[in-house]
Amino acid sequence: MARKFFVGGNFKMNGTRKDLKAIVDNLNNAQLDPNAEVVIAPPALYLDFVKQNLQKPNVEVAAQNVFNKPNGAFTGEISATQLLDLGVKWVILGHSERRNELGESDEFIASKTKYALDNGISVIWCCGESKDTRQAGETIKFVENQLAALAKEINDWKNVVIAYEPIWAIGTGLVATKEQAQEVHAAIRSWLKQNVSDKVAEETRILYGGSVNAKNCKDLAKEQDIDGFLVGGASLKPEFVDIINANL
Ligand code: G2H
Repeated sequence: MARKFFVGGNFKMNGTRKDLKAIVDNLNNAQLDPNAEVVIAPPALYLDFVKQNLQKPNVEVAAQNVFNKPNGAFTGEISATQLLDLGVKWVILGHSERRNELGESDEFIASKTKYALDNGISVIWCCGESKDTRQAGETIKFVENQLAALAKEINDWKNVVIAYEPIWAIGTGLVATKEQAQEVHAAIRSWLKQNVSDKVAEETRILYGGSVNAKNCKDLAKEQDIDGFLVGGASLKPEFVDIINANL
């Protein structure tokens, strides 16, 4: 089965209602590749606002976080029930900004991923190495360890999309070469084949993230194991449409 091209827009902690309305209007008015699945992730405060303004039925909305417990006394957290109440069916988990700035461990991320999946929310699960790890030649081992922590918790990978985001490429303008990205994507697929199943390896989308823009997306998209992108900075700009349309 061919893997459907997937483009996520991770707005991170950016935007006001005015900015987000302009981004959504741009998507509403654009011709988007009908064969691309698109999911945009505004800050939690604006999930409902963005949903209300989106007029493209094939563009979904994602949260940037969800907690691993039901509603209760967890100040500042967001529950799966609340996301579903707004019709939000996707969440980004494991982003390196949350791993590094907020100290989220592999195990915590895996437990949030399991909780989201068990509650019917699909997950864009992120992994990726630091510059030091890459320079030490340990990229693949590092990413495999992140995958292993996830695989300990979950059995059903149907609603998981993996985003490989080398930390040294995030927001730096320093994109991985298509060869660097393809090498890690192929290693992730091979790990899934050996440790989960042939089917999961074949069907799971593996996105590349890290300074993707309208100029570099077409070449990256041609690589065999790159099934789409998780886009940060450029998802706030009109060029996001060109990235969605990378295969046209
Ligand atoms: C990587 C990416 C989106 P950017 O974090 O998740 O951000 O495209 O700004 O590097």
